[in-house]
Amino acid sequence: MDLNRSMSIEAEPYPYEFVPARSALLIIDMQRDFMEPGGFGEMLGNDVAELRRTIEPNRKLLAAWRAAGLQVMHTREGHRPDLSDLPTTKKVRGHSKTSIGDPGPMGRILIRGEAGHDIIPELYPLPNEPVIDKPGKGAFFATDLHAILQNRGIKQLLVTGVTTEVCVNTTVREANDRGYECLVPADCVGSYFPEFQEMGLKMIKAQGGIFGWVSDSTHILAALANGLTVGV
Ligand code: TIU
Repeated sequence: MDLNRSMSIEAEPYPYEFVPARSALLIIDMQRDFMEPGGFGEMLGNDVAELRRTIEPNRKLLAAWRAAGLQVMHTREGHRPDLSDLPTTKKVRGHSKTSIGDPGPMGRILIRGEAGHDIIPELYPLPNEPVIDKPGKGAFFATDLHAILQNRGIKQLLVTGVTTEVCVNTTVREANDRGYECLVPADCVGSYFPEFQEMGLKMIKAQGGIFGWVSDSTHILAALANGLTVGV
C-alpha cells in the first residue's frame, strides 16, 4: 500500500479523504475502570454493556490499522497519585461517596499506575504506540499530544473509544480547532446513554461536518483492504 496516496472512506456528511501516512488512529480511554464489570463506571450505576459492544469493532480496526503499518496512539484519563493535577471541582463533582483517588474495585480510582486505570487487554498498546495520560476529558488539554502529532506529521485522526459525548467529543472539538480532520466510526465509540450516543455523533457531522465526519469501521476496513489491492 502506498501510504502517501489519498484514500476515500464512505462517511457523513460526505466522503472522508485521507492520506494514510498523515493519519493516526487515536483510541480514547478504553480503560478497565470505564469498561469492565466491577469497575468504577459500573459502580456508579452505569451499564458497561453499552461500552463493551465497541471492543470487538475497535479490536478489528486496530489490527487492520497496525497491519497496514499506520500510526496508533492511545489515551488514558487519570491523575497523579498525589492528586496534584486533580482540580478540587472534579474531585467533588457529583457528591459521590467514592471519588477519584479513593480505593475502588481495581485500585485507586483513575490514578496512574493502578489496575483500573490501565487499558483493557483486548486493545493493549504496543511498545511503539504512544500512550497519552490526560487529566481532563479532552486529549489535548495539559498533554503533549499536539507536539507528538506535529513531530510525526499527522494531520488526520480516526478517533474511537469512550465515551462518545464526553472524552471523544471533547477531543474531536479540540483537534478540530487545531486544524486536524477527525473521522469517528460510530460502532467504535460508546456511551452509557443511548440518546447521547446518537446526539453526540449527530453534533459532530451536523452543519457540513462542523467538527468532523462520522462513519463505521466496516467502511474504514474496506478502504484499507482496497488500498492494499490497488497500492501493490
Ligand atoms: N473518558 C471519558 O469519557 N470519561 C468520562 O468521565 N466519561 C463519562 O461519560 N463519565
